[in-house]
Amino acid sequence: TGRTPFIAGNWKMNLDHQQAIAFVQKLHWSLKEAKHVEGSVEVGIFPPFTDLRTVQTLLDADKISFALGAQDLSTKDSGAYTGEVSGAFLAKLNCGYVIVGHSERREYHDETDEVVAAKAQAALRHGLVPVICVGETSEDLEKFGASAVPVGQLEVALEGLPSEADIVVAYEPVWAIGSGQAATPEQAQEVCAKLRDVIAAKLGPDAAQRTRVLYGGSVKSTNIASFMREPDIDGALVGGASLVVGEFAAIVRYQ
Ligand code: G2H
Repeated sequence: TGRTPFIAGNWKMNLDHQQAIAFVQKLHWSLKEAKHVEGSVEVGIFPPFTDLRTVQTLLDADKISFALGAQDLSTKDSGAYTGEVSGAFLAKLNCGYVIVGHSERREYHDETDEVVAAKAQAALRHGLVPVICVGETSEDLEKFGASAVPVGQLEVALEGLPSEADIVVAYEPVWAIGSGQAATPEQAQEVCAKLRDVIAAKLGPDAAQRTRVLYGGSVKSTNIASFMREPDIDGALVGGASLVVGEFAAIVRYQ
């Protein structure tokens, strides 16, 4: 496909400053020992805001080539927005990526499709690649089937973006998140193919060809390979299993 596989670890609200240092060092050594070839798979880690500076320093000092990302950002660039974090600050910490529209933000912080779209635009303004998360709840699945809701969410998120926008899309069925019950590779492939069609319709065929579409939701070392075999799945957004060094390293080395 020409798309570099992307394995992204979303730590969510886990691992404090010291745990983050230990984790990154161990992961680096574990992949080195296993002779993981850098560049064959892009490895991304998405720590809490408070760990970003620490992790950035460590990656620089030890010349570790993991990509760094944040889990959220503000729709605004600066100003009187207490508690918010600007994409400008994330870019200065060498973040390459930022997750937008994770289902936990949509559910617990009432993020609408329009807010998610504004966050994707804010990321792009600062040279960050937004990892745009979409996915249906179990109620959506019953009512509308698997693809209608994520397709609609992505259509709003991509509205008005330029065709050259550098984005990643993550399909995360809400019923599969943290539940231990992943989607089947066939189910996930079907929706990811439809999401690629949305990218083609909104941003054009070149964007659809180059944009990576990830699957997320209870990804583990034992099921990653089956997802990666699917033609429209270019990687995974990993939550729980990204917090255990051996497990995450095994996911990175799925081949
Ligand atoms: C979905 C996923 C990571 P988990 O939220 O984004 O979490 O792998 O724990 O299901």
